[in-house]
Amino acid sequence: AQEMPDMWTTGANNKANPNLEWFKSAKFGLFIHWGLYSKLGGKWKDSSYYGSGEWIMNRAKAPAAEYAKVAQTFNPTGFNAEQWAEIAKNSGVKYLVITAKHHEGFSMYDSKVTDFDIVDATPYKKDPMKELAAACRKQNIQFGFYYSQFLDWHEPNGGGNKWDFKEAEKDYQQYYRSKSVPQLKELLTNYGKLGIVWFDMPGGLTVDQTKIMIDSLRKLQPNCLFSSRVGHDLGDYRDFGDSEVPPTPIAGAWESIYTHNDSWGYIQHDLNFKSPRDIIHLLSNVASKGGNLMLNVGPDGNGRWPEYSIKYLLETGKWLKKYGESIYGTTYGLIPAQPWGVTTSKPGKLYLHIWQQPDNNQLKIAGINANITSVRILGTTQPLAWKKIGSETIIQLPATLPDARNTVLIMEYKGQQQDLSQLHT
Ligand code: H79
Repeated sequence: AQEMPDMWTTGANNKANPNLEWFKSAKFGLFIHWGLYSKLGGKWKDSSYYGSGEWIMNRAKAPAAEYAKVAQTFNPTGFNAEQWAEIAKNSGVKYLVITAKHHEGFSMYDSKVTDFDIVDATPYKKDPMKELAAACRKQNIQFGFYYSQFLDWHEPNGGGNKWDFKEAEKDYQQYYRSKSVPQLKELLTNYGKLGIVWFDMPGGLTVDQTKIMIDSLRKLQPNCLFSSRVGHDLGDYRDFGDSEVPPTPIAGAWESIYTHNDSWGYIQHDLNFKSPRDIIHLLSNVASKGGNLMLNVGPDGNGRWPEYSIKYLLETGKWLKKYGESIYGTTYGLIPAQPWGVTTSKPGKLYLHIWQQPDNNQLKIAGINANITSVRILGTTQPLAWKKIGSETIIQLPATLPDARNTVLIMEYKGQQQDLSQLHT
């Protein structure tokens, strides 16, 4: 029988690529889903939908011509690029990826390829992406576009819409030639230096065709990273499934993507936001496996972020101001996840992320065989006492930790710490 490939092996991300350096040390990114679906907010006619608000056209099987009319009243006057970039900055994210076109087919930027775009089809008439790209650059945040290269429910030849258009009559090549590739070229030409093009849901192209497409795009911006969902393992770094973290560390450059509530696109009746504690744990957990977390926010049709997204992201930013050393520029922890939390590392340093206060304030760590030189709470100078009992290292913690959600200890050591993490290469 043919052996199944291990789903957690690295694939695309193993290639040496100097452009990956910023990405690997960034650790925290912001994903933004914004489109016509943001105005619908999970409601189409008399039905409400929960989750995946950006899929509403498909879920309601809304006719393309009728759905397109949403653009006529799409007027996000509350959009403020400077404010978005400032919140992003203060949240501690190092990169931002926003939907230029999602599966609905609507272009959220000024496109000459189609009139179904924010400048030509809405009363807003401006290009928000121009301002956002500039604002992010000003804040020193890497800027990138999400682009759905195959699915397009607005176009007869685009992937996915079988309720308006006959599949047998679709010409996917024609779709790539007439819309996808020209639009990707616009995005890579008109918005300055992009950090990432975040492809999603590949389809309709062979390996060779995908290579040709990628080569033609790379010429425009050789340093721009392409996400793995460009297809055929041709991306620069690996993305796992939506809302998925690998069980053990993975070598190379990769990213986990999560929603803040239960949807990518704005849903008016979804208040299930991850708390600051949830976000911080998610971030330190992903970092402990060696990856980046890109967390999604869904602004509404007015251009405003959910109040709780702003609040909780800024709270995460405050935590990062204090404990960022244990996240940015780190790699996976050298010991497996512990009952009390997770670890990240830098050469000679192990960061212990305490999620749960241990019994008797004694932090028991299995697997430390390096020569410890000091242990302290990050951000303090007071050394903590530790002892070794058998293979266990026990650190005496204060009764109250400075941050009940995730206090970080820094353990410095000399010599080698064995890698016991079950790293996948
Ligand atoms: O942009 C977000 C998703 O819309 C997109 N990827 C992330 C980043 C994505 N496209 N396709 N998929 C994810 C997988 C499709 C999942 C589906 Fe469903 C399950 C389609 C129909 C059932 C989720 C649940 C979407 C609609 C209902």
